[in-house]
Amino acid sequence: MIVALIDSGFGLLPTSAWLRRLRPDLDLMLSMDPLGAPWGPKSADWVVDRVVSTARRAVDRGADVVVLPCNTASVIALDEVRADLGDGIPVVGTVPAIKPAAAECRSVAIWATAATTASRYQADLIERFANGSEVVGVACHGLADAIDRGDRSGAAEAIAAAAAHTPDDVDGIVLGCTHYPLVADTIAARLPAGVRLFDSAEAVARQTLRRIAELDGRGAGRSGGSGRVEVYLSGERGALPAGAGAFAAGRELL
Ligand code: DGN
Repeated sequence: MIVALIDSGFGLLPTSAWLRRLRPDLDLMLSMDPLGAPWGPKSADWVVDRVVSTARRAVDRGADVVVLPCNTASVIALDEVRADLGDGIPVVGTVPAIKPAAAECRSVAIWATAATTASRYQADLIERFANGSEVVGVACHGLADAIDRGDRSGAAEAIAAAAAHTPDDVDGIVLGCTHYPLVADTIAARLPAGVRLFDSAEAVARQTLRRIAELDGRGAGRSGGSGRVEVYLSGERGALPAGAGAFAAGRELL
């Protein structure tokens, strides 16, 4: 069973790590886009084109399931990817973890890219799941990009700016961009003690396993796998930016 994970960059790692932990036999195809990243500030048309064509290439290379471990791509392009790939290929998207956060906290801030923060999709999720809690969106400009470039001081600055725009009374922060769990320690250090962080990586991995179980039940897709990990990078030489990997290094992600 080959699972393709598509993101602009390292945001796909936390979900990939959960999949490895839960099903080490799955073959993973990781697709990152150093040439086009960051996706957050791009136009919706550009993101749709980029994500649909990347998903199509992954299926042409043999992927049985496509995962978008990226809130920006999911908010903007999930329907289009599903329509393009048709019913035979399950497509799993990412949703900011507003529901669990609002169930357990009284005041919640969703940290995400500008695109996710401005989206109708996030506004609808807040409306559906706020559950009487105060929920606000905070756009974290430049944070995903700084993480992909391995730029520690840029990441610290973006986190400080987001913390300054976050209401003082929050007791929960939703990491609504899949890159942010990679700097969860730095984020936690900027916030008052006791503020809880929520992300979607485990839930997306578990949803992917449910879709794989459905494929298995229908005898569709390849069964089993050998735990192989392939990485595809955009760009002529498929290079990651210098310094990339700094936030992933030393963690047992894959
Ligand atoms: N990991 C992406 C997300 O969850 O929104 C970040 C996209 C980007 O490139 N900014």
